[in-house]
Amino acid sequence: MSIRKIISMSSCAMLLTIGSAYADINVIDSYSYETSPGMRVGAAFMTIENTGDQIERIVGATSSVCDQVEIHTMEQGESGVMMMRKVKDGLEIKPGEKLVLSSQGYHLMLVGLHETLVENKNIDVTLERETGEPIALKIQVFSRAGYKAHTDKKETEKSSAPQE
Ligand SMILES: [Cu+2]
Repeated sequence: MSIRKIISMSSCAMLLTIGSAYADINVIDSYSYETSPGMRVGAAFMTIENTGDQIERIVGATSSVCDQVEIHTMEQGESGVMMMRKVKDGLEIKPGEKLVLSSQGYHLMLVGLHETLVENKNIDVTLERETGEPIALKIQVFSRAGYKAHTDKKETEKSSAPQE
């Protein structure tokens, strides 16, 4: 095995742990929340960055932990209450833009869970692109409090980094 091959393999492994980089598309800060036993739905969140010069469309997703993955958004219903709505046309990310999936907006709904999502476990989710290869992700499951602590820690790390 050539040195070059070893280097490219190890950098691949690194990318898998810190995020997933594909040609022109970058998924960062992906997370999911733990579920209670018997719960049939879960959710997954992430930030999808389009580093290319073409519009990217995520048209669907799959996961081995559930029957199907639906793309949802949050919308204000007639009564003024925020409700989830299924997105039919997928997610569009313009060149140079980032789309943040969160519990306040777009998210992936894991429908028909086969298993309880347990804190610190990684679940697989594959994003289907309209063009280009699918994006295979490993998404860490957090408790609600655990995710908060995780992001707070990241904020601290950022703010304690040397200022330029
Ligand atoms: Cu939903």
